[in-house]
Amino acid sequence: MSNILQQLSQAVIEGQLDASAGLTQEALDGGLSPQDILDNGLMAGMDYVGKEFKSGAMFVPEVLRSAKTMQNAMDVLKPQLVKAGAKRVGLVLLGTVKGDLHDIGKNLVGMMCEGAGFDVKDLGKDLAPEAFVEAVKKYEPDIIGMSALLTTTMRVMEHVIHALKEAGLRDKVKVMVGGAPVTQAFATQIGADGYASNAAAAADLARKFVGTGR
Ligand code: B12
Repeated sequence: MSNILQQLSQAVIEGQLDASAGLTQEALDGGLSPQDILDNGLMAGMDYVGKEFKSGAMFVPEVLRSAKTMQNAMDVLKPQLVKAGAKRVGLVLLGTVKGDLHDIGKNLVGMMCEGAGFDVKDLGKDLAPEAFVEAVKKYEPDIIGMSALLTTTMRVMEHVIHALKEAGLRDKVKVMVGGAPVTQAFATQIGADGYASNAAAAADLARKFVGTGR
C-alpha cells in the first residue's frame, strides 16, 4: 500500500480531523484513483475502527471523531467519486421510530455504513410508519435501518414492517433494527431481517445484505 494511503488510514483511526481532507487532495494530485483512496485509505481505516469498537478497545467519542475525520475526507473525495462513476455498495435509509428522540446511536450507524461504502439517507427521528413507507417509495433503498431506545417505542418497528407489507414493499427492502432495548429475539419476532448491537456490527450486517460482507 502506498505511503499516502497508509497515512489516510491512520488519520481516520486516530481521528486527525484537520489532516484527512489535505491528505485526500494530496493523494488525488498524486494520481491515485478516488476508488483506491476510498477502499485502501479511508475504508481500511474505518474497518479497523469498527473492529476496535466491537471488541471494546475504542469508545463512542473516538468512533465519532474517526467518522467525522472520514466525513472531512469524503467532502473532497465525493465529487471525484461521482465523476469517476464509482460504484456505491447500496443505499441505506435510517430513522428513529415515532415517539423516540434518541438519535446518537442511529447517527453512528449511519457513519459506519458510509464508512463501509453505502450511501446513507438519514430520515431523522420521531418517524411514523407512513414516513418510512413514503421514503421507501421515494428513494428505493436496499436497506432500511430503524432505531429505538425506549421500551415504549420499540413496538413501532413492528408497525413499520406491517405498513411496508400493506404497501407491497416488504420484499423490496431488507429491514435491520437496533437500539439498546432491541434484541435478536425481538427482531426475529417482529419479522425484521436482521439485528445488530452496535454500529460496526450494523455496517457488517448491511454489507451481508447486499452480498459484499467480509
Ligand atoms: C442521551 C440520552 C437521551 C437524550 C437523547 C439525545 C439524542 N439526541 O439522542 C435525551 C436527553 C433527549 C433523552 C431523552 C429521554 N430519555 Co434518554 N437516554 C439517553 C442515554 C443516556 C444515552 C443513549 C445513547 O445515546 N447511547 C449511546 C449510543 C451510541 O448507543 P445506542 O443508542 O444504544 O446505539 C448503539 C446500538 O444500540 C446500535 N443501534 C442504535 N440504533 C440502531 C439502529 C440500527 C438499524 C442498528 C442495526 C443498530 C443500532 O448501534 C449504536 C452504536 O453502537 C440513555 C441511557 C443509556 N446509557 O443508554 C437514556 C435512555 C435511553 N433514556 C431513557 C428515557 C426514559 C428517556 C426519556 C423518556 C426521559 C424523560 N423522562 O424525559 C426521554 C425520552 C425522549 C424521547 N421521546 O425519546 C431511558 C429508556 C428506558 C426504557 N427502558 O425505555 C434510558 C435507558 C435511561 C434510563 N436508564 O432510564 N435521552
